Amino acid sequence: MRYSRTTLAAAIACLAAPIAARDANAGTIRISHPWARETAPSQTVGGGYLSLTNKGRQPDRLISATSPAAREVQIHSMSMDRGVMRMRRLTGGLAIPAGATVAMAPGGLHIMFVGLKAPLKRGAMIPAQLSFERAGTIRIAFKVEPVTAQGPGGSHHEQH
Ligand SMILES: [Cu+2]
Repeated sequence: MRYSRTTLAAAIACLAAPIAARDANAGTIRISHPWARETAPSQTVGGGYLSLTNKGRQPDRLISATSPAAREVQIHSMSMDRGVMRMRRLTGGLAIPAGATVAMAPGGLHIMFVGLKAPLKRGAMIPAQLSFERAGTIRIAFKVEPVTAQGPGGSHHEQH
């Protein structure tokens, strides 16, 4: 082997840095603070959260998502139904009105990783692609936070 393990790890970290260090933009859609909850080894599904801002003059729609970390990635809503929390798959996608920010957070809208290939480990970055009706495809990475997290942890200042 020409490369030592540390060199390779450093190289991978460098490749991952640009995605991890800043929020994503594609055209008029801005994605901030994508994060996911860590999962137990027995869990086959996991939740991901982020905020979507539509800076354009036209409404847009998150129509689908994919990730190499899961068999399928769905867009879900969660609401109380007679005292019971229910999840519902948004098969028609998630509308983002012009000028609006749609926030996904625990207990509400979320990204659902279905058929996890491995547990989501704290500190890991989970790559994913989001597809929008107008803005096209945006590549992001979800940072895995502790299971107790209610929002993205740590500092999200831009790194220069
Ligand atoms: Cu769900």
